[in-house]
Amino acid sequence: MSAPTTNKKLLNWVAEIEAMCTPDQVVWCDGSTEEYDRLMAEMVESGAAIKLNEEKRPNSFAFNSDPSDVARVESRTYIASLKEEDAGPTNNWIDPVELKGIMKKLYTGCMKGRTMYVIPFSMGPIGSPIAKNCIEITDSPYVVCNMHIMTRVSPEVLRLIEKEDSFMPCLHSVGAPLEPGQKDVRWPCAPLEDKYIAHFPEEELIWSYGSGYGGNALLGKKCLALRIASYVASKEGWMAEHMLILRFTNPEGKKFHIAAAFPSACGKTNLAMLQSTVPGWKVETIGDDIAWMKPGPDGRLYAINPEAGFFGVAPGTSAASNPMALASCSKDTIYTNVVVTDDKDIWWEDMGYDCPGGGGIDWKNNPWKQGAVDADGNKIKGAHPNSRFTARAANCPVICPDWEDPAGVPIDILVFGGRRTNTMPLVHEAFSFDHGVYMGATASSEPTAAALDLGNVKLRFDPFAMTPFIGYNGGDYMQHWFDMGDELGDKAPRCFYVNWFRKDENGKWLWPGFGENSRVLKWMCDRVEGKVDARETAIGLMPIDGDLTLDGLDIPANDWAELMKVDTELFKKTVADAEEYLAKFGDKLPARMTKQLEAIKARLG
Ligand code: GTP
Ligand code: SPV
Ligand code: MN
Repeated sequence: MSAPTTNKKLLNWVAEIEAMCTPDQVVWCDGSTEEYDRLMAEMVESGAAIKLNEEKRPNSFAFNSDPSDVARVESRTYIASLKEEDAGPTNNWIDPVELKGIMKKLYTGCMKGRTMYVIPFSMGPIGSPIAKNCIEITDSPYVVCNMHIMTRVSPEVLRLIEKEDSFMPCLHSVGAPLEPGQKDVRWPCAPLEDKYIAHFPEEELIWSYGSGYGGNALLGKKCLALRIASYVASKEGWMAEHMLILRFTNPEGKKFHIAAAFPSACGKTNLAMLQSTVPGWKVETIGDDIAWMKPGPDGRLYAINPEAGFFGVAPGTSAASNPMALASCSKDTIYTNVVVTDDKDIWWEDMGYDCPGGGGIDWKNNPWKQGAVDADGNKIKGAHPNSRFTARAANCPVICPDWEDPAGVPIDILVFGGRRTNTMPLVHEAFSFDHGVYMGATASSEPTAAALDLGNVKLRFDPFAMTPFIGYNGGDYMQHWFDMGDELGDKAPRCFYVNWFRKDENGKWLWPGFGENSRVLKWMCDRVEGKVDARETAIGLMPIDGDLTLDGLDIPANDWAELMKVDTELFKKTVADAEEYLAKFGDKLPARMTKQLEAIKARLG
């Protein structure tokens, strides 16, 4: 196949990778439906993909990964900056020269027996001043099809690369060369100790080896749009954040734009598409995972969603919890690690109904019956807890008409949060932007299935939900937040902290969550408009009884008191833990962070 570009930089890079990886052939991708259909047909033919029931799941396919390759692997993820201190305490660092040496050995001959795909893609609307033109090279047709949905794959990107003579290079291999005559496995990947998800920030370069899953392999997402972009953004004066973006419109038609940072599997996709239970208020989705934000001509902070699809957590997605996500993945979807039923439908835990037919093939590719238990009497899950759907944003019924506006939307409200069964109240507001930065920086959460290797950690501090995604020193990253606040001045968004995940002593949720979270969002909007006062507590500003309406909800008074409680002793413990955590950043910890820490300690007494 002749190359569809004349750009020397790109041609040289592709030739260099081809020479190192020695694939059987090179295919330049064009993002067309024909290309998607052809690759899917090949994967169905080889047994890697299952074509789903066309009536029930139009144009949709299911994949099961290797049981060892089911999520991001943070222990194998590296920031290979020139200086170790530039990676900072939240990252694994290796010297870039050493890492390239190790990885070049792995890459040598790694695409033998496979096709090397060259994918031109844009993060952000093609040609937008905030968008980036990128190339991913991969030997995984599964990755190509996912990139078709998650990003904008198009030959137009090649034209822009020719014009600008620049692109962001991303190299990916599943790390499983095939000897002549060797039959491929369903989900090729390399053993854990050979997996590397490597970032070279100064070169704006990504090298990923050995995993085919999610953020390890779809390099536009966490690797580029967060790790590399956060580094670039700090140099260029903008922000790349792990945030959903939504528009919340009130009955008078006034639009509020909200960006919220929650750690992986802590509710971004759900909030982005929520069905408001507040009469007359409606949510429209702009993005569900990543926000690129830049001050606009009017001095406000404008956000775009650099992605084109949702790589959403499947389990728990139901008509009750997230009907819009369910609708988004009702067609044109790739499902990974869910149950495939006998009549080629799909199912996952907490989908809202029993598995049709009572069972099927589980995520490990074994026959499975709903309710089956293992030797210890524990229920065997049919879908992996980190099973995912890859769905087109355009198929979301509540996608915002302006979601592809290259100028972005002006952000009124920033929200931080995490999964805390105790301590953190339902909502509190920051006294100032600096206090908001403190809230973001000390956000904490209980680990989820979205990363493989967090072990038995009970609570993880996760600044801005970015711990695994800050591409440089986390202390410098916090300072960048303060600097952005200074630049935005009185046009800076208001900051809030939420926790949907409080439980009582019996493990029952105290807050109904999901659509009911709209009540909390409305309170935030009322605060922004100056419609309601707040009561001052040691940790921030909180709703005055009655302002956050509970009409129609059956929440016992005790539960509500618990949700609104600031337990001074528990908070002192959390602040002490935060102080210990922040000490990791050493002299990179901004002085303004220390000031905030001292202030909250004083307020708690
Ligand atoms: P990533 O894609 O990994 O970044 O995750 P995410 O932040 O988009 O999380 P998502 O919205 O997919 O939610 C993850 C899990 O949290 C799902 O099982 C949801 O059902 C659950 N969840 C989301 N919102 C709520 C809520 O308000 N209350 C409760 N109890 N659970 C929620
Ligand atoms: C996350 O883990 O935050 C995700 C899924 O959004 S992945 O793309 O695998 O990073
Ligand atoms: Mn995410």
